[in-house]
Amino acid sequence: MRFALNDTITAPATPAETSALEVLRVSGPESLAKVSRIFSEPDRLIKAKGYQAVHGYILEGKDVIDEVVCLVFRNPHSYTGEDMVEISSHGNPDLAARILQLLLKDCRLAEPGEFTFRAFMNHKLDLAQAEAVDDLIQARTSKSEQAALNQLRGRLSNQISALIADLTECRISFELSIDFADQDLPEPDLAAVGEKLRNIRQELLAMLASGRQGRILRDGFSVCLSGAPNVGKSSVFNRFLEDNRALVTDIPGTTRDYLQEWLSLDGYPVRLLDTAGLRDTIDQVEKLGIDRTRSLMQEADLIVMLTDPESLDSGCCDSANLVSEKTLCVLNKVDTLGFDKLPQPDEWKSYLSASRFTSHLPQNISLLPCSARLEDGLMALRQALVSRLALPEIETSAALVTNTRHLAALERALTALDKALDGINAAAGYEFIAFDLIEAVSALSEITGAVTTDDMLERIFSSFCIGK
Ligand SMILES: Nc1nc2c(ncn2[C@@H]2O[C@H](COP(=O)(O)OP(=O)(O)OP(=O)(O)O)[C@@H](O)[C@H]2O)c(=O)[nH]1
Ligand SMILES: [Mg+2]
Repeated sequence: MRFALNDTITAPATPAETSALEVLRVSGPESLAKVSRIFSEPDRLIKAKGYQAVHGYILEGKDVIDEVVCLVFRNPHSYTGEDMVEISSHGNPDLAARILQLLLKDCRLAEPGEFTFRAFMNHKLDLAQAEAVDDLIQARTSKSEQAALNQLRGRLSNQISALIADLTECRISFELSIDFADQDLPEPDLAAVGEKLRNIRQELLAMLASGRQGRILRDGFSVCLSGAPNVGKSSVFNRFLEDNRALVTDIPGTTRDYLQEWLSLDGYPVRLLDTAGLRDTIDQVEKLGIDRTRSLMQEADLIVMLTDPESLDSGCCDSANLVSEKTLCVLNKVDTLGFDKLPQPDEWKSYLSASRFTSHLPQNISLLPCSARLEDGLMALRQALVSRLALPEIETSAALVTNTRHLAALERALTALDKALDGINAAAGYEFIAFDLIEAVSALSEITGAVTTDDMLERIFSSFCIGK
C-alpha cells in the first residue's frame, strides 16, 4: 500500500482557481507543530483547542505571504481522526501555491484520497461510507446526491451490519452443535434457521434489484439520439439542453462526430448523445461517424430512434431499428402535420391509426409525437424517459446499492447463502453449512471494509480527488 500512516500530510482542498478563499489541509500527529513553524502566532496555534480558529499570517522567514485563519481539529474529532489544521487563505492560486510550497518543506503532499483513507483506518468511516464521500463530490443531480448522502450517513452500512449479525447468529448455532456434539446441546432448529436465512435472501435480492437504479444515480443513464439524417436529432438535443450546443442545418449529414452532454431529468443524471444520422454513404468521414453511432447505440441504456414524416414516407426509416427493448420510437416534426401544440395521447393515437404512416411501420409499435419547434414539443419524450428512469419509484430514504463493487459482493453473498440453504435441504453436515455462511459474511464484510486487501483499498482511494 502506498499510503504511510504516521507522517504529516498536506494538500489543497479547493481547486486552484481565483476565488474568495482557498483551503489547505494538514493532517497528522505533528500538523500543529509544523504549521506553527510558518505561522505568526505559533504559541496560540499549538495551544488551541479543537474547533478553535486562530487568526494570523503565514511567514516565509520575515516575509508575510498571506493573512489566514487556521482552524484546528484535535484527534480524534477531525475528518481523519488525527490532529488537523485547515488553513483558509485568500483565494489567489499563486498565494495558495506558495503556502503549499512552504508546508511541503516539512510535510508530505497527500495522495488523492489519502485524508479519507486515514479516516477509514482510524474508524471514522467504514469503506462504504468512504466511497460515498467520493460519490457525493461527483454526484450530478439531486437524487444522486441524496443516494450518496444516505450511504455516507451509514444507511447501507447499517443494513449490511444487520445482515452480518443475523448470518453470524445462524452460523454460531451450527458451530455450537459441531463443537459440543458430545454434550447433548439441543440441535439447531433447522426450520427456524432456514426461515431466517430465506428472509436474509429476500433482503439481498431486494438490494441487488435496487442496483439498477443505484447505478443510474451514480453513473448516469445514457440516452442515444439516433435516426436517419435530418430528422432533427441535433434540434432535439439542443432543446433538451436549452442551448444551441449542436450544429443544426437542413443539409443531411450535418452531425458527424457525436456530442454528449449531461442533464438532470427529474433529478436523475442523464448522459445525452447526439449522433451522426444513419444512412449508406460513400463519404469516408461520415462513415466513421456512423460507425461511432452504431457502437454508441450498443452501449447506450436507451436509444431514442427519431424519424420524421418525410423519412417515414420515403421508407428510409429502417424498421428493424425501431423494435427493440431499449428503443423508444419518436416521430419528430409533428408541427409539419398541422399540430400547433403537442397532441394528447388519445388524439395522437387516433391521428396515427388513420394516418398514412401505419403502412410503413411494424405492427403495435408505439410512436411518440415530438417537435423541436413547438413550445411543449418534447413533453411526451421527456415523460417517457422519466418513466423509464424512475421505475420502480426509488425510495430515497432506503439504502440503495449504487456501486458495482458492492453489487458484486452482494452477488457472492447470495451464492454462498444459496449453498447454505441447499445444504440445509440436503441435510448436509453442519460444518459445510457453517462454512457457506462464513463465505456469505466475508463477502458482505468487503462492502463495509471489515475484510479488505491492499489492492482493493488502493483501487478505491486512488480514484478520489486530491485533498479529499
Ligand atoms: N418543422 C420542423 N423542423 C425541424 C424540427 N426539428 C428539426 N427541424 C429542422 O430539420 C432540419 C434538420 O435538423 P437537425 O437537427 O440538424 O437534424 P439531424 O437529425 O441532427 O441531422 P443530421 O445531423 O444531418 O443527421 C433543420 O432544418 C431543422 O431546423 C421540427 O421539430 N420541426
Ligand atoms: Mg445533427
